Amino acid sequence: MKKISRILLQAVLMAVLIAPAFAAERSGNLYWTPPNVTVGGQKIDELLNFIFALTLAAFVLTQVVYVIYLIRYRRRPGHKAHYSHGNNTLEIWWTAIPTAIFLGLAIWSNHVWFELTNTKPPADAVTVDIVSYQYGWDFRYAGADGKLGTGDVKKISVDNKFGVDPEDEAGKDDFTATEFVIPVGKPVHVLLRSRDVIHSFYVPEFRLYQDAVPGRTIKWIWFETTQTGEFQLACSQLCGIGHYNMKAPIRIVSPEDYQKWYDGKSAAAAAAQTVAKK
Ligand SMILES: [Cu+2]
Repeated sequence: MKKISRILLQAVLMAVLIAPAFAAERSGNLYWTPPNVTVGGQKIDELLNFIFALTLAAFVLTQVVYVIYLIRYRRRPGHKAHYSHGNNTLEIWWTAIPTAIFLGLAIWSNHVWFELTNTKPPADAVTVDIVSYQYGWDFRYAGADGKLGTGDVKKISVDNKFGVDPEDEAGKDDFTATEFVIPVGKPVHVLLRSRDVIHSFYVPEFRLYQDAVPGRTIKWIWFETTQTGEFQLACSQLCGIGHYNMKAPIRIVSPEDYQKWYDGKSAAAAAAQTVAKK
């Protein structure tokens, strides 16, 4: 008995001492989800935390009952085994309660899902056209007129990465970027497209995961950030040999910094247009 407890103690000590060594290799939160920075993400986290607490409570409750019964009804001199044939009242309760819980969770999660994917983006949302390809991301913003030129997959070519219609006046002043820059606290609407195979727009800190499918424009993803910071957009759908390196920087900046960045990019695009015309 003494030997077993010593081995157990050593195992526990080793786990406690070694775990932080692994933790140091990771930059994020090792024991929980990465910090959330969107309004919609808060709703997902509430659901996740509730399910986790519920699971923990069910686990503790069943284990405590289990241990109590193990000790109380153990074999010992002077005690006879008792045969039980079940209890219908108990059966009904432990079927009804979990059923009600699962139904409640299904309604709650569907409600959250509907709110996040089936509500229209506000009219003042910043719209960004995101085109994924093997192996990277391109971003397109509306220029001075505030309108994105339509992008059509059929018009995509080597020189026309977004498939922009050359006849469309709204597209003339649009500009492109290789990083995803967005203003904090403002709704952002993303149009997700792919030039070749299925890729996935995945930002754990935004609690967003959506595939980009070739030939389609995914229009239902929009979100609002709650704090500034730098994150990474990494493709989350194994899309080929360079998949591991398919990423783009995300910068959430203050509205003032966003305006500065936007004005600079927009002016540069306008200047390039004038040069092209000459
Ligand atoms: Cu990919």
